[in-house]
Amino acid sequence: MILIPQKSTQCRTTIHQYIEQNIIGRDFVVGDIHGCYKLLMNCLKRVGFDPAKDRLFSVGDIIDRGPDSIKCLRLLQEPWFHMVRGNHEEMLINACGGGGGGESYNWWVSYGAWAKWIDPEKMQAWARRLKELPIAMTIDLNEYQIGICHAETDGQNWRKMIENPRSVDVMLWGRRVLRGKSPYDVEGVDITIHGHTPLDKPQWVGNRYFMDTGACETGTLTLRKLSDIYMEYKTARDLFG
Ligand SMILES: [Mn+2]
Repeated sequence: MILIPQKSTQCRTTIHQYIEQNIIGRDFVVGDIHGCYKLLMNCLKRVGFDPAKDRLFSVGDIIDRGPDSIKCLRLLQEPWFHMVRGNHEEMLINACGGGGGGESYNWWVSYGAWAKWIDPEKMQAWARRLKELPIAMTIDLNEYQIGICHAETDGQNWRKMIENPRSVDVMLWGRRVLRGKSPYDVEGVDITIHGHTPLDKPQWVGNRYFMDTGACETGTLTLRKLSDIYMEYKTARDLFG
């Protein structure tokens, strides 16, 4: 087991959040939801999700593209729902005055049509809430730890990355790893989990698991138990080294 300091790293934003072990229930992770609230509810029903005991982790990008962005934002009010910030949340924050720059206008035009119907003050409140989200989280599963950030990891060491504000853009937007630019294992955590780049099916790159299956376009939203993903990795490693 690898231990990670149990404190958040404060920079221009909270980069990292440490999540304690869930001793009463199960932990699930879901790929990019992108407004596909009904798909998510179907997935949760299928696994018999128990909101009193189980937890759901999102790899980010809960809004835009699909029909129910607001319903997805309301998930943030649920104590069982935890997420890292995706690049779509980042765009909303910037578009609602939290950042500025060229991409703000781009978001309203390209993705944010749904938000034009929402009271601007309400949108500001959502932007503030989204700004509180960490860029990365490390979840303790007792014998092992799992790192989650939206797009991909930056560099070869999870612990160095979550201390480094210059890694934030890669964690939110990067697409190098799936192009085969870094086929190694990331150190400092047992496995990592990401979304961001739509795939036909989830894919491993070293000890990194990519699970965005383009829910809105394909109708397939991937939801899995964290321990199942880890066991899949460990079994393959034990067999093939
Ligand atoms: Mn994304």
